[in-house]
Amino acid sequence: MQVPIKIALVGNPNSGKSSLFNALTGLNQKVSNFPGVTVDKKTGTAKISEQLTGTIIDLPGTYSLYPKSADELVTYDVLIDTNSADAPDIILIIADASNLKRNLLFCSQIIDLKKPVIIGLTMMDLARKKGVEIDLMGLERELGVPVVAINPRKNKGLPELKKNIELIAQQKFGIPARDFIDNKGLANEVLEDVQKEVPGISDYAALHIAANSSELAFLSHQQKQNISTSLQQRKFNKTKVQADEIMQRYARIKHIMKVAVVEKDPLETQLQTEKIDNLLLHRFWGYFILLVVMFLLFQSIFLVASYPMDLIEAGFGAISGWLTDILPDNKITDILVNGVVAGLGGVAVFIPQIMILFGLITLLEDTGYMARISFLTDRLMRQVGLNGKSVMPLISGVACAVPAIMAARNIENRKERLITIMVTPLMSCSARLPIYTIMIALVIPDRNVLGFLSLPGLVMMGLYLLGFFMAIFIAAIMKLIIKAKEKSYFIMELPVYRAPRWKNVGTTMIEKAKIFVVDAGKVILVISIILWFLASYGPGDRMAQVTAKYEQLQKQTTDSVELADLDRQMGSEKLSNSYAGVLGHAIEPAVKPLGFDWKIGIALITSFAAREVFVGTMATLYSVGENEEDNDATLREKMSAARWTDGRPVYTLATGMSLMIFYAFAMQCMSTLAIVKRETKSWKYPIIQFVYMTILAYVSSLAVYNIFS
Ligand SMILES: Nc1nc2c(ncn2[C@@H]2O[C@H](COP(=O)(O)OP(=O)(O)OP(=O)(O)O)[C@@H](O)[C@H]2O)c(=O)[nH]1
Ligand SMILES: [Mg+2]
Repeated sequence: MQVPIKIALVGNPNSGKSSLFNALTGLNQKVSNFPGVTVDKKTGTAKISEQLTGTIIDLPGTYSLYPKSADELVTYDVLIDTNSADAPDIILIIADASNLKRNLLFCSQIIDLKKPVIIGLTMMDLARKKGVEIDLMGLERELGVPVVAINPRKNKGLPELKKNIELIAQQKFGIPARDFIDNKGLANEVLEDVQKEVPGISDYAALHIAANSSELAFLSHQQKQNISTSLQQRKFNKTKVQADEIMQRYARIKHIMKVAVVEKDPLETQLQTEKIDNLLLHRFWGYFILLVVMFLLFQSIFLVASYPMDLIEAGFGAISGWLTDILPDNKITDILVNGVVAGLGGVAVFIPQIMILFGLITLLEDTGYMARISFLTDRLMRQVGLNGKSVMPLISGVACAVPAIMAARNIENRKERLITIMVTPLMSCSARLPIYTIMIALVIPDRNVLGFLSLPGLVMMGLYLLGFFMAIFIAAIMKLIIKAKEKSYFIMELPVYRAPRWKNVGTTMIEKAKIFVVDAGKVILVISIILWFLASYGPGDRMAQVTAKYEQLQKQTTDSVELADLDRQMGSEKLSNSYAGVLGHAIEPAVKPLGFDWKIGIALITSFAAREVFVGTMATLYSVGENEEDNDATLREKMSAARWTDGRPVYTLATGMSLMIFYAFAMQCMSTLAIVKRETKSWKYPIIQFVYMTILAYVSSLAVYNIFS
């Protein structure tokens, strides 16, 4: 068997690279109608022919070979670093035929790297609608590399593409025959010097190494020094050379557009997208519609999800009741029912909400509306130190902060990117949903306001808005603190509106639900077993003493009501004396000012690593101290029956609100801290983030508790 050939997919953002990657490899890389979806490289395998397999590398989109943002840099490294493990044998450029002129700039730069190149032209369907006819043969002749029309969305043109890859692999086709422009002429002597240092590279690659030598990690110290000396000697002017290069490229592209492309009068056909944008980007209606869309998004998370949630909850209640009936009455059954099933049930309930949330966000992106939201909100965002491009991370943060923080890579300005990363975790992510939902059910009356708005739905929306406004507020403060080096600007291409691919929406929903259940499930499984143990055993003979005390009391009465009452008291006193109880009581003083009892205190600790553990912890703690008839009562019912020792209910409006606010602001997610460390390449920012969010959470909860009680 042959070694697979390495094929890198590059091209402008939103041109269809990931779509092609998926079509070739059968994988499920994220595809969306939004420029800058892919922010990291991803590798897969494809069968090119009977004999040939390819390793396909999907890369972030780039407008030119001069990287302006962190995601573009990922691609730049793969293309320029000759020693990179990902250095491709073939570069497959994906170019958007409906925006050919702009796409050709990047194509022309790649051609000049003088590696085997194929151009895949996507969006031919859109080009045709725009009245653009492209002469593929002519284009091929002008560029000197094979050009293949493909539509990865519909799996068209793939056999021909593979044929071309095969030809290159058999070396029937070489590298581009001639330079697109006269690169040598741009900086003759410098390029020769660089080529002496780094042999075997094209003139244009040498130009890039000259321009960026100080930042390229693959150059040795000696190489850098020699190049830098040469640059000084020859008075290399980077800015001027680059400007000359771009001018020359566009001059040739203009010529190519003339010979190979026929454009009808663009005024003749106003595209559907423009018509829709007249409304959706309207100065008044645009913002109005944006608000309505956001409102519907949050109402549906709450309203639509409530039906399947009730079903799941009833299902888990039935399962634990049934298990208790059929299994022998022993410790193992107890762990299984009160530890594992209770914990899993606590999480499974939230699957519908998480699926709806991810489904709706995918719809926003896939139709092209997400990019409009960026456009509409850019002015507002800029005032608080963010950018229109911060909107995508912020909105995705509603689902999960981890991918959202990575999405900030396509923000060019360093300060704006940093602030976006710092405030994104304030957006209420899906792991907070379980806590909000259960607290709202406990303390907010289920009635309608103004006849048609559900009060729980409104509170839920309020919490999301609170997260958003806090993010904006903190951003504004950070804007004053963090120093900026570069100027801020906003360039975003608005993609055409497209029908969403329902299959994509469906797979995203299932995928995210799976991840949530599996990831949360694993942690919850372990934590519930540990917790069950901590809650069932106690230090010394304290547990035995409690049992003895109640056995004594129970002998003194025959009244069945009184007996049952004693039973319940014994359960809760045992729990109080268990290891968990002792630990909880130790931290109670710290959380009592916020209105939390020791059980919530324990849940705060266990959910420190990940918020979704809160509900599982509650489920275990509340199941353990209960007597058996209560096994099929839901967690919500058990929690609403919870009392302080003096008989006051634990879950009052004040405690509920305080708890929700705490979880809204606290940084309780290891994964997020880890990703912030990776994206900012320092521990400084995750530490600052952790500290400011924890203080914010504590102080706000304290205030809210005192206001409401
Ligand atoms: N009409 C049409 N749409 C296409 C075609 N190819 C891809 N698309 C759509 O174009 C959008 C962008 O596709 P992606 O594969 O995410 O693009 P990408 O190049 O990976 O984008 P980034 O990762 O942001 O750089 C999606 O909505 C695709 O369904 C095509 O040939 N015709
Ligand atoms: Mg992509």
